[in-house]
Amino acid sequence: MTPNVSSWHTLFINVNLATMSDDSTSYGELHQAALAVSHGKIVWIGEMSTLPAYNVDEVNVVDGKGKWLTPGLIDCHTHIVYGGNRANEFEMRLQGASYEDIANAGGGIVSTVSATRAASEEMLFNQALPRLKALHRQGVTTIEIKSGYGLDTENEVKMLKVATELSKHIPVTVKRTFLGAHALPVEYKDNPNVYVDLVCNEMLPAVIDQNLADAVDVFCENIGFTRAQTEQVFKAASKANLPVKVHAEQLSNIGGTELAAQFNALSSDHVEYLDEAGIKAMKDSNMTAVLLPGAFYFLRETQLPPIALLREYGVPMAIATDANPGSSPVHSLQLMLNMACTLFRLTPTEALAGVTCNGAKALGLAKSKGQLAVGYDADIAMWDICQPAELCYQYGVNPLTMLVKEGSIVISH
Ligand code: DI6
Ligand code: FE
Repeated sequence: MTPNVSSWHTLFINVNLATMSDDSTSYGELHQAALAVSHGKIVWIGEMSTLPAYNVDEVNVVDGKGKWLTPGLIDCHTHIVYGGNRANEFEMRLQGASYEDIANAGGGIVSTVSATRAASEEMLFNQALPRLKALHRQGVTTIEIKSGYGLDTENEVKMLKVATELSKHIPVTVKRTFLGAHALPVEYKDNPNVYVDLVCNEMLPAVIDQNLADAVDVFCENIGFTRAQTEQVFKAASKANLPVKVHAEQLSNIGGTELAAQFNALSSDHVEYLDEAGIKAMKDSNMTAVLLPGAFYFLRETQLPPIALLREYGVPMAIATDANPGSSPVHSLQLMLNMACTLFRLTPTEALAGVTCNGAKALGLAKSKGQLAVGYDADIAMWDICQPAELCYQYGVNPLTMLVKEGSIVISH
């Protein structure tokens, strides 16, 4: 088909591409290439030698001078909306207390719940904004943000409204996940099932009513919710046609991933303790494994996720920050690229796939984001690097020189 050159809005010339559009064993490299954008979408990709004639007066031409383009990065698992911080618990852990000890003693997630409930929508927004800006400046164009620190209808709604508001201030696509079943609020300490009923019968309907969620997540864990409770939440979500995800197998294996597979979940996240049966279930139901090296690092976890088996079964692996105040107070997806390789021994190709095409899969966006391919959204990062592996190899100097969001240049320096 002859390209409709007259519709081109922006054209990148003299660039190298890591298209991430083959599979996670290849960058999908194209050297000395060009990429054209029209109406927010990628409309043409090819080598410079095959670039059709275009009218220089009508197209905004960006000469990349040999720099690299990748898809805009996708952080598919975060909790960046929260009040307060947990530096005190960090100190306690340095003196020997474990994450679980602190949670069982009434600290942990529920202490962030108190701070989040006490904060106004505006305060939460102002605290989350620099976190989102930090991620964006490093190339993130799509992010998932979970609720889960309100744990009652009013405050879960408040969190999700803040998540929605953030996307209006920073050019980032925000996917919102309702995580009402994140922890048991103190007022339901002795009545977990009553709380789960509340999640399903009051909180979820309120969130749906106001169109505040794109997916539903549960923390299925010994210190979180049981399999049966998780199932109840998944049933309610499925009835409302919302996709589900699960925090599972982070600290133990109680079968959360296998359960999630029965509901065709988008992803199972953390998965350090995942076993082969769980991996098989993921493969059979097309799920993505979301690996969170920041939480592994910050909690000094020693159990590695079953990378070799995930590879063997061909389960797509995504990488995310899990940015949250308790287990991963990190707001750098570039650092996660590095840690995915150093701590989890992913190849740089797998790591980059983890924050592009596979991150998109984990959010149900595989057909529109995470790849440089014709028809995909023009969410594009330009990097001053000589080869894609540099994005994983070095950390601390930000090589991002341009960020394009749905065709508009939103960062350029
Ligand atoms: N797993 C996590 O890593 C975060 N939530 C979860 O279920 C931690 C949240 C926190 O400690 O505040
Ligand atoms: Fe998390």
